[in-house]
Amino acid sequence: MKVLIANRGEIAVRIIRACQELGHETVAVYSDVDRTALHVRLADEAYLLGPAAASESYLRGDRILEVAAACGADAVHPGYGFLAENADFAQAVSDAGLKFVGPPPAAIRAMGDKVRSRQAMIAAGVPVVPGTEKGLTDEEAIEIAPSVGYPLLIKASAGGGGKGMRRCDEPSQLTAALSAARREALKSFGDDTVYLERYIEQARHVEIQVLADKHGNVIHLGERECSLQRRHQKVLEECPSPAVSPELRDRMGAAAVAAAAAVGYESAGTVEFLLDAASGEFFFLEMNTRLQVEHPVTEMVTGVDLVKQMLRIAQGRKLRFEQADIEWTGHALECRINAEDPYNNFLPSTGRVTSLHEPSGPGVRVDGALYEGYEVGLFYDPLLAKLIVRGENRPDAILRMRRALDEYRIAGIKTSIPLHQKLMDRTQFISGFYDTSYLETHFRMDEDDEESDLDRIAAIAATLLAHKHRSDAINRLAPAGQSEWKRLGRRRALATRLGG
Ligand code: MV4
Repeated sequence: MKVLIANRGEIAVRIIRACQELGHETVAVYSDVDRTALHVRLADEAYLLGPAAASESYLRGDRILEVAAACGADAVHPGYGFLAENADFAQAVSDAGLKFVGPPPAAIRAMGDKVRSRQAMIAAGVPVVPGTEKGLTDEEAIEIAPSVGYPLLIKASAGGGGKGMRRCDEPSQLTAALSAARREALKSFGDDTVYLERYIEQARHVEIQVLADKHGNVIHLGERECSLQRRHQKVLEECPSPAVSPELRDRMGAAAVAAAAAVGYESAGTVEFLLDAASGEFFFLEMNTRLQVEHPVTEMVTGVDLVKQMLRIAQGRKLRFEQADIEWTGHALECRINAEDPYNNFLPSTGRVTSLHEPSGPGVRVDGALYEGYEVGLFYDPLLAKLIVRGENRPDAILRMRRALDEYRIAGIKTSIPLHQKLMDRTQFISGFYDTSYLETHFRMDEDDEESDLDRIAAIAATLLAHKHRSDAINRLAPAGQSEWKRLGRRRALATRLGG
C-alpha cells in the first residue's frame, strides 16, 4: 500500500515510521518552508504543496488529492490538526477511490456538532453534563438558565478547544456572556449556535482511547489524564490517570465504546470526559475523531501501536484482539516540548537549532522532527517534540522523566523544558492530586526562582518517599496472611488505585 501523509512535523514522522515497519510506501507533502523538514527526508517520495501559510499548503485538500492521484497513492493519513477532522475532505478522499485512514465522514460530522453529539450520547445512554438538548435563542437561554443552575457554561455547538465558551456565575451576567459567546463562535466557526451546560468545578480532563474496525468491533484502551493544560493547550499527559481505578476505567471505557458505536465509528478515536474525582461522576464532553498528540502514553502502557492499528483498520482488517486482551502495565508520562519561552509568558521562540542532544536509554521515547540545523519558524504550531517515558509505576516514571529532561539539550531556541523540570518537582504533581485549574492558578515560572541543587535533591527524596508511602499503604491494606494468590491480586488492584 502507498500512503500519503497529509501532515508535517512530529506526527508525519510518526506515521511514516509505522508505514515503514508495515512495508507500506510513503509519500510526504510539504510547504515552501518545509522543503528540508524531517518528514520530507524520511518519506520515499515528497511533493511541494505551496507557500508556507497552511491555507495555501497543508489545508489545500484539492492539491493533496492531485498529488495522491499523480503518484498513485492508495491511502491518505491526515494526522491531527489541518484536515484531520474535515468531513468534506474525508469524503473527497474516498470519492477519489482512496482509503481515508480515519473515521467515516458521517462519524466526523456527528461528533463535530456539539448539540447533535450531546443528543446522540443521551440516546446511547452515555452520561453528559446536565444542560440543554438543543441550540437556544437568547430568550430561551434566559428562560432555561435557572433550571440548568449556576455557575453555568455557554458553549458554542460548533466549538472545541474552549472557543465560544463563556462561564456565567449569576443571572446578571447572562445577556453579555451570550452575545460574547455568539460573537466568538461566529468569528471562529461561522455558526453562532449556543447551548447551556452546568459548570463542573475542579474537574479532571480524562479521555478514553477507542479502536473500532469496519466489522462492528469496538474496544477501548483505557484513559489518559490530560488535566495539565494552559489556555486549553495540553502540557503533560499520563497513562493511567492517578484518579482512575480499574473499576472506574471499566465504566468510562464502556461509556466510550457506546459513544463510538452510536455514531458508527471506525479507526482510532478519543472520547473526552470531565471527571469529578471526588464523586467518581463523569460526563461526556466531546469526541476527537482523529489520532491525538498524546497517543504515545497509551501505546507505552498497552503495547498497542495505534498508528499501525489505524492503517490495518483502513485496509478493512479485523481487530486482532478483544477487550479482555488489553492489559495496562506500568505508567507513562508525556511532556510536550514547545518552541516557546516559559520565562517570558510563553512567547513563541524561533531560530536555528544549533546543537541537539535528545535523551534515550531505558523506557525513553522521543517523537520529534528536530535535527541540528533545523530552522524553527512561526507558521505552524510550536510543538517540536514529545518526550515520553515509561516506568514500572508512577514514581519510577517521574524519576525517569526528571533524568530524561536533564539530559535533553536543545540550543538555539527557547523551549518549555524548564517548565517540565519544575513541574516534576511540585508536590501537587508528585502526589497526583491536580485538576484542570492547577497549572493556571497554582503554578508560576519565575526567572529568579531557579532551583538550587538542594531543592532538586529534596524533590527526588519526596518522590521516593511518596513511593514508599504508597507501598506501605498497600502492605497495610493487603497484608500477608491471605493466600499469596489473593494477596497479589489485591496488591495489583490497590497499586493501580493509588496511582501506579
Ligand atoms: C466544561 C468545563 C466545566 N463544566 N464544561 C474546555 C474545552 C472544552 N473541550 C470543554 N472545556 C470545559 N468544559 C462544563 N460543563 C470546563 C472546561 C475546561 C477545561 C476542560 C478540560 C481541560 C481544561 C479545561 C480548562 C478550562 C475549562
